[in-house]
Amino acid sequence: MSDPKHDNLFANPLGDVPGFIFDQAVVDVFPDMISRSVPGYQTILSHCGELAARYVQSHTHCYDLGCSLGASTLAMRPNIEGRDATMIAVDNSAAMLSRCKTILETTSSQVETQLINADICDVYISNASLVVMNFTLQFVPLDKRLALLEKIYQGLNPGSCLIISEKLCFEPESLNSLLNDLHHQFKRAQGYSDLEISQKRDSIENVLVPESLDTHIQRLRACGFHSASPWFQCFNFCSLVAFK
Ligand code: GEK
Repeated sequence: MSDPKHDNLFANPLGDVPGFIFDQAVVDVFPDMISRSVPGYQTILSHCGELAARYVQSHTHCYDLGCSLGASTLAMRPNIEGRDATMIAVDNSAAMLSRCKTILETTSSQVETQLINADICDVYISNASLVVMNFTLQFVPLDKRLALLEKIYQGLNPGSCLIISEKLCFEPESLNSLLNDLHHQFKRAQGYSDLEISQKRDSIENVLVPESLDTHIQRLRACGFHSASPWFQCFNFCSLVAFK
């Protein structure tokens, strides 16, 4: 595996900023990009490990939907050794999944791990004791989100748990602006310039479509989940847990 590079994809003026895609250029800088862009990312990952230790049951499946380079899988695997559980990591970017495979192969684990290059909307979910979807639902078209969550609910065993981490939007607009500003301030503190921040924002608009916390919770309840609640929030980034 090559060393993760510094993210400078948006450092120079791009003119017409292209829509964001998870291609090889993004793969090459992804660990740096996500850790300097998502406040609380490492905290969320390490607590996914903790939640896996609590909820993953023997002879069941643990899903990492939108696995990118496998950071959530890597956080969870050490905590479920010896349970005869199978990790199933899914991503629809071939470039991401190929790098993910290399990373996972260089990390020793006894946990059976399957990598699937597919749209998470098309993957069969079964016998799951934990489903983790970290910062991925926000990229799924709005009209496919309910069906995806219903499918996840059907695939979870009773008493099992779903973790969803997302960027949120807020009402009224004044609150939304404040939380966006605080996020941009976080990115500046991580070394991103104003140009990088604004070009990334243009690139991701209409690709990453955030929803409100209320929308997430009401949809989870409509699918049958109970006790759906945020367990972590930093500015406009949140992680929710929901139980079947
Ligand atoms: C982490 N969870 O490091 N089907 C499958 N994969 C998808 C889909 C889809 N419909 N849409 C997007 N993706 C990771 C971080 S990144 C978040 C997740 C971010 C994939 C996409 O290819 C990318 O790898 C991932 O979801 C989103 O904990 O970049 O902000």
